[in-house]
Amino acid sequence: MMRLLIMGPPGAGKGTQAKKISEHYEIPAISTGDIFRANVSQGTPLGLKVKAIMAEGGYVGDDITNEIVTDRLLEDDTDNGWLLDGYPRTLQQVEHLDTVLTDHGVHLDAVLCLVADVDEVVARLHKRAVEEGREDDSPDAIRARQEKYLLETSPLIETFRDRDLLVEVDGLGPVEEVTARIFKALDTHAAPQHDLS
Ligand code: B4P
Repeated sequence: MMRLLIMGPPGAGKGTQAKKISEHYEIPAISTGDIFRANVSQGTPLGLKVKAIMAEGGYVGDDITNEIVTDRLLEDDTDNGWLLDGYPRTLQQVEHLDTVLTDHGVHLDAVLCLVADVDEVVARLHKRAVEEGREDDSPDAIRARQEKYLLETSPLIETFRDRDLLVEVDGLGPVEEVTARIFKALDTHAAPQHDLS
C-alpha cells in the first residue's frame, strides 16, 4: 500500500517517473495534467473550459481540479494506493487533499520531490516542444509555468517537509538513474525506522 505525491518544477520528469513508480509499486499514476489534456483533445465541456488556461501556462481553477481528483480517487483501482502527479499545486489544493484523506481515514506515505535547476528543465521543455508539439510548451507558456511554479507550488514543499513526508531526489541525469534513486529513496523512507532502536 502506497499513497504518494510527486512534485517538482514543470519539466523535472514527473510524468516520466510517475509511469515507472506506477509499474514498480503497482499503483495507478493519476496525472491532473493528463486528465486535462485528454479532455482538451476530446473537446469535452471541461476541455473547452481549460484549453486556453493551459495553453498560456496558467493553473486550472482549484474547484474544478479538486473535484476531478476527488472523483478519481474513488475509482476501484485505488484500493492498493495511488500516486498523484502534478497535484496538489496550490495551498487550497493541499487543504482539499487533507480533507479528502481525513474523510477516507487514510494518510500520505511520502511526497517525492524531483529536484532540477531551471536551465535544465527549460531546456527539456524546449526539446519536448520540438518533439511533441504540446501547446503549453511554447516559449511564453514555459516561462509562465516556471514563474507560477515558483510562486504558488514550490512553497508547498516546506509544508510537506514539516510533516516529515518529503523525499527529495536529484532529477538530473539519465531517466533510469533517476528512477533507481527514487526507488531507493522511497524504500528507505518507508522502512520502519522506529523499530531499529
Ligand atoms: P503537467 O502535465 O503536470 O505538466 P508538467 O509540469 O510539464 O510535467 P510533465 O509531467 O508533463 O513533464 P515532465 O516533467 O515529466 O501540467 C500541465 C498543465 O496542466 C499545467 O501547466 C496546468 O495548466 C494544468 N494542471 C495540471 N495539474 C494542475 C493542478 N493541480 N492545478 C491546476 N492546474 C493544473 O517531463 C518534461 C520533459 O522532460 C519530457 O519531455 C521528458 O521526456 C523529459 N525528461 C524527463 N526526465 C528526463 C531526464 N532524466 N533527462 C532528460 N529529459 C527528461
